[in-house]
Amino acid sequence: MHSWSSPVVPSVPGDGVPLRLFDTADGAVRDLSPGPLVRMYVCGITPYDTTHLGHAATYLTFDLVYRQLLDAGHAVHYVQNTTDVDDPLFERAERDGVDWRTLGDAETDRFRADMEALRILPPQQYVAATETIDEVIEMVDELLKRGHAYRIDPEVDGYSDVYYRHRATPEFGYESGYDDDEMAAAFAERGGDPDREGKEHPLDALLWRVRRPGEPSWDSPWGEGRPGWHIECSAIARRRLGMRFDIQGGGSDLAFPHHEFSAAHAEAASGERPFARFYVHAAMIGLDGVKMSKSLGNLVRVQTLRDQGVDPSLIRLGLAAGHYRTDRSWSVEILEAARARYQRWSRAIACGAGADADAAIAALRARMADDLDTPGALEAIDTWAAATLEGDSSDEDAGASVATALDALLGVRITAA
Ligand code: 5CA
Ligand code: ZN
Repeated sequence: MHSWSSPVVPSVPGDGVPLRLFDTADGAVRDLSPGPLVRMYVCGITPYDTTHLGHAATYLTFDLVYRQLLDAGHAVHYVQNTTDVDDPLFERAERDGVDWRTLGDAETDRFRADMEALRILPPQQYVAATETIDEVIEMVDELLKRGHAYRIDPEVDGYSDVYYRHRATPEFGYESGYDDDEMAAAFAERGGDPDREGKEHPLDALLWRVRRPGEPSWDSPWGEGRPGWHIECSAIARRRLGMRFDIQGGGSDLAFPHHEFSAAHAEAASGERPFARFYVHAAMIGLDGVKMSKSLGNLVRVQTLRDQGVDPSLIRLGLAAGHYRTDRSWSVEILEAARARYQRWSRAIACGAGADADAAIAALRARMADDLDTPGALEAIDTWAAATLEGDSSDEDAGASVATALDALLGVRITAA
């Protein structure tokens, strides 16, 4: 599937700073210490009702990771999926009386347009689940052959679905760190089927669902059917990035069961571990304190803000005003604070000469490299802008230098006021 077009990322004079990130599996901020090529997989959208500000915040987080890595001299191999075969998508298509493929394509197009408007760096490989059915089949086959998966007895209800034995790897649970009770609750809440009759254990995860009447399906050794959710990302990432790739990313709602099982499937199938070196999760964006979600419908869409003439740089600044690991709500006040900040920066940049740009850029880099401390990064530029607006003109080219750094490192393009 085609990706979206990339914004130009200018290079910033001076040296980038090695990135430190919080790894969910470790529960700590660590040096990423990657090789020259960083391999990153980020879980993409299920294409209906996109793009809300929660999605935007998650993809902004990994865009910022990408930008700091480029600045530190790395190349990045970035893969993202779309979950274009899944129950919620079918349900929405049925509700609206449209074909699920038409809905998925239209929503993926909207998402691409929003990502471009937000100047989010695109993955080089943007992969739809429907494009990778053969890869999933191959991996389910491996899991069955290794004894890590089983089929439901057809006597139960006639559907001999394939399930993954959740304890197939002894390390299961290492990614989220959840205990049994937390796993049970999250599994039930986030797409699992603990009550499916015929499973060996409620936490066993669906790998291949045999076709039910009216459902889309593909041929397989286990009859017509379709993939489960976790195996999709597991297969797509493993095939393109190999094991022990650098960053598995997504929103914090994916820490369990999705990322736990994606990792476990690949580790069980390959006999190698870990799946990813870092599991990185963006916190949830809410509206009035409630998580923004397609199923609740409490959405602020990027498209709506764009239609209102809101500059996408303000969306970036508004989201970046909070730390990516802090759950936070979107509000009109946040948007207005972003606008005021943008205008101050813009007036300062228009001065041309200003306060020492090298010091401001060094502070910006240091804050961003420290687990994407965007509030600290924005403050560093606020300090520079305040000094400049108070008349410090000791650095002749300060305005242009700071503008370039903001474009490259924060993806925010400031036009001089
Ligand atoms: N297709 C799956 C991942 S394989 C999925 O979760 N799709 S999604 O459309 O529901 O979400 C897309 C991405 O946005 C995921 O990384 C998810 O964790 C993230 N996300 C969803 N809601 C929010 C929110 N309110 N705040 C922040 N991120 C969110
Ligand atoms: Zn995923």
